[in-house]
Amino acid sequence: MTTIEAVRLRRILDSRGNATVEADIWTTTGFGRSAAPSGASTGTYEAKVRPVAEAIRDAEQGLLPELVGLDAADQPGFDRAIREHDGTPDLSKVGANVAVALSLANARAAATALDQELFRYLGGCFAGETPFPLGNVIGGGAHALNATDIQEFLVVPTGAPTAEDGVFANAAVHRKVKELLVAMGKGSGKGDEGAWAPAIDDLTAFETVHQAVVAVSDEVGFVINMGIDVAASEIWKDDAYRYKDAARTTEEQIAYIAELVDRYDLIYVEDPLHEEDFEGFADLSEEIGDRCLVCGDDLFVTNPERIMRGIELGSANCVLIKPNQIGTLTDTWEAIEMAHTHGLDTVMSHRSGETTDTTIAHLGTAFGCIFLKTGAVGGERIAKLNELIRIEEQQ
Ligand code: 2PG
Ligand code: MG
Repeated sequence: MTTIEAVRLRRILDSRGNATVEADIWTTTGFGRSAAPSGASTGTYEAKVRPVAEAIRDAEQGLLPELVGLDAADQPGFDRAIREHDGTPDLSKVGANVAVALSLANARAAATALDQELFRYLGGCFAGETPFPLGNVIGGGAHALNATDIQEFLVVPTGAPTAEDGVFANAAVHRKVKELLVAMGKGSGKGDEGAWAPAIDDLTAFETVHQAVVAVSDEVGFVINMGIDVAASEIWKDDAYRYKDAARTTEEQIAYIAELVDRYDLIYVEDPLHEEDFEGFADLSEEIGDRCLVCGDDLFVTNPERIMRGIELGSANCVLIKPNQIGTLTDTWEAIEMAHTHGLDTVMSHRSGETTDTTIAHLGTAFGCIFLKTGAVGGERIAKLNELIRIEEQQ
């Protein structure tokens, strides 16, 4: 038994300068710390975040004393205690920000009590391969003003011999993209996740990233692929996908995405349709699912019930996993297991508002996710990428 002796919550800064929750948990011989990230393009069906100060105050008075004395090594029991105290399906009483910080801090405390790295503790001695890093190099949407309509132009070094090589390849593409943008007179600042946020249209962004990927692939000698996160719920208004230069019906959107997949050899497309459109996702998957990962983020919100619906309808072949969308590690694991059992891939993901917490690098490795989506540069992003390099060293 790894008895929890003390639990503390505090308000800390996230990468957007907003308040978020950090949790510390002490056991007899262990200590764990984790912090909640936060989204900008959040899905309607995500677990509910509460304002930080009041959520912490309420937890101090109600939930935290109930956690002291529990066994940190019993993660399902710990997470059940949070859920039972909360009593709502979306964690709106405790707050998903408090819940996820506590849940992940508990796993970390249990791992250190055994003197183990988190990825090994969670994955057993057969902890999976490290995932490939998936990072955005140009972005707009809800993450940057006056930039592209598509939220994220992503790269993934699928040919990289090691995660370390992959991390550096993505950073090199990010650098190359800057060079190309500056040469076009379109040099820019960065969006919330460190991707360049130039005032260019989506097709120019595709061409630029494509050129950068070809150049860096040649330099490093392995394949780097492209992907996108359309974050389509953000542009779905009055029955159409509203781009600056076009409005597309569902059918037109499906045809447009399929055309982009073929033109730019995209191997990953996230949220190409809005969060209610399980059927549209299925139609697109039918068309491109043999050559591209069709990934649901706002569609699934890491929620096993919604993932099951997507499996039944053939909506996607990939699930984005964000622990704070569902609120506890146990639920996160259930979502991943359900996806894998039915032959879907999973991608472990950061949020646009992040801290230097490195937990998702461990989860992505322990749980056999194909990619770790966590940007390409920036302090809160490299914290996870550098942790991935350290994890790989220990495999
Ligand atoms: C997404 C994420 C992370 P946010 O849409 O996939 O890139 O953004 O955290 O704003 O939801
Ligand atoms: Mg997304």
